[in-house]
Amino acid sequence: MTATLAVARTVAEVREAVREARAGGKTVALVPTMGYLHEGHLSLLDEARARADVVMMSIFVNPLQFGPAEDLDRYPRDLDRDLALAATRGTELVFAPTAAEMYPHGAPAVQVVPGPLAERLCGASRPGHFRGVLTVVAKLFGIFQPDVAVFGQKDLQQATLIRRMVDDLDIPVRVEVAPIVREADGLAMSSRNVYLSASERESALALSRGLGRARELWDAGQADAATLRATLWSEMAVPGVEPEYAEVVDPRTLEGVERAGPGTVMAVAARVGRTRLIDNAILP
Ligand code: PAJ
Repeated sequence: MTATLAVARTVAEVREAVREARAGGKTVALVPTMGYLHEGHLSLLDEARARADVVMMSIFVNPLQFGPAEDLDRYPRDLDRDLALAATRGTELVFAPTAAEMYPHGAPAVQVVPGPLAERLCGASRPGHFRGVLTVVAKLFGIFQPDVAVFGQKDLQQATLIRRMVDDLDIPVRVEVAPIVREADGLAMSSRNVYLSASERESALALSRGLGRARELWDAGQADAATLRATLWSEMAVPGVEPEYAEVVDPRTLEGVERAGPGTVMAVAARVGRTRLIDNAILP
């Protein structure tokens, strides 16, 4: 990849770059992120590369999706490092706007209402979170008008809601969802993992371990959702871990099921110290 990375700070610069790509007959993929990039984010760039001619990434810590008691102020940021990492995957453009560029009039008066899908799982403890996510993603779709946008299964409820928004509002973007990238010991990669102390890092393995154990039960023929759920809970019942939910749900409705089947989602969330972690697995 010989392309050099362009950095756009304004909506106008993005529109110009997209116009140029289109004029050259090229398709455009967008990978939205909040930065502090890790291999999970970079895998989305690779996925985007496989699906479009030009790959663009946004890096914006979206204030709209953080609750008042959440970690907006301490969310990790390092744009120089992010730009260097994005360049290693041949990214053509990174859009890194200020909050004033994205929200010149403050929080937008018109926002995307996510509906009941946003009330389950993470939505139960993060009121307004998915409204903030969908509103910024709708804006990014409007700014880039990409052919394809790539998201991670790591945030499965988010990806489900974005698919639903695109479908319900007839937004002409193809949404792709890429698999979860994990550390060697199984911990799902997350920008928030830097918050973890060494002992918290150890406790955090309870989430992926629970999913692994439940998956083994499923592989051995166990389809009773209550049994799978009990396994997820019991693996998270360790010192230093405060489970928030462990659910076995239908991938489209995110509602609990009684019997698991292929495509059923097992999803967990827990607090480890001050850090909130999520993970999930889709049954094959
Ligand atoms: P962020 O948490 O930075 O994640 C950006 C994208 O990377 C999301 O689609 C997320 O699912 C994906 N991702 C994160 N960890 C991953 C992993 N371990 N493996 C694979 N993909 C992973 O999600 C957001 O930002 C924001 O809510 C955003 C969509 C950008 C809207 O502000």
